[in-house]
Amino acid sequence: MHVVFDRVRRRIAQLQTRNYVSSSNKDMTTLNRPKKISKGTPFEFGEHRFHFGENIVELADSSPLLNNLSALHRRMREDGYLFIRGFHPRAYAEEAARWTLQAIAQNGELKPDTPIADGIISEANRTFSFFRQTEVAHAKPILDVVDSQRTMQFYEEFLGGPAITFDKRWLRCMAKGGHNHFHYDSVYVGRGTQNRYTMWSALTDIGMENGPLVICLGSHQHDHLKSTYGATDMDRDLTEAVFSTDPREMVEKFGFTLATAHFQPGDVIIFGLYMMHSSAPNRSDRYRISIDTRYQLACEEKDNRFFFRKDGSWLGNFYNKGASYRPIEELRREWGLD
Ligand SMILES: O=C(O)CCC(=O)C(=O)O
Ligand SMILES: [Fe+2]
Repeated sequence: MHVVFDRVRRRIAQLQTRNYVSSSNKDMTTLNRPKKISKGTPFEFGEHRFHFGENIVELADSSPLLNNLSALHRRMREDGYLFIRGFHPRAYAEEAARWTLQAIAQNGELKPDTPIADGIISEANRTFSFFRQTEVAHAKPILDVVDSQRTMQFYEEFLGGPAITFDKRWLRCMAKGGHNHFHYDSVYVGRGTQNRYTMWSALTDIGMENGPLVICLGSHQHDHLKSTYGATDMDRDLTEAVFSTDPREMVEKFGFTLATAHFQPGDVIIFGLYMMHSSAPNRSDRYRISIDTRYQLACEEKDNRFFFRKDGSWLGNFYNKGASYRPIEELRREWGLD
């Protein structure tokens, strides 16, 4: 196993080198990485403003630990996440973004007379999620990133056996203002094994302005939250799945520290089913493109909602047509989490 892992690590290092090193500049690897976010830097999250070093911090990069499985396991156990810069070769992530932007351009949703690769949003400002459009979301440039041999080898090594990924992939293209709200993934994709990981991959350059993913440090160890909200299954229990739309209460009421980063194409965050996360609204006029995918051991129980059925589609969430979902405010009162 360690031999396999070493091979993966060397391959990632090779590809990173190939992507970053140019003849005019031998040290692109470091130059290409965003500068450390300095203390006091403001972060706009909708109508809220946070400051780095106070209630928001920069994610810790675990890429130097890629050859140290026990250190990765420890980080995951203690911190609840792995942030791995350059996990996917940058060129592959950029190709996946270009492919997705091409699909958006075909819908006429890029600003006229601008280069496709710039991803400038048209006036209609439409957010796209290509979840069920498999001709886009399951095309080679996308799967070359999220189903790549190196990705699957990483999970085989990390999980300790043959690994699988869901058939459903969540390819998201946020227009201006587009974002998600705070949730645990357990509520959406938590049936079957609990030993399942989400990998959120940045495909475009996603800085503070572009709607970065934000996680809540400590939320993976909040037992009461995990045993109440975290134990719901939105489709079984018909409960609202979003826990909160308010980043301020994550900090003040729950005591979590927010964490984010300036993501480059190919950077990933990996976390388990019980890590509270959201994205901040995209404040720019450039599409923010990411993809989130799930991985688990092949021998453990799947969440059948997200695997192909005979007709080539999957059930997904919200399959109870016409159902009404119990409001989260009411549930939170019952749980004593209001
Ligand atoms: O990209 C986002 O804004 C949301 C991603 C997410 O919820 C996930 O990766 O599980
Ligand atoms: Fe999520």
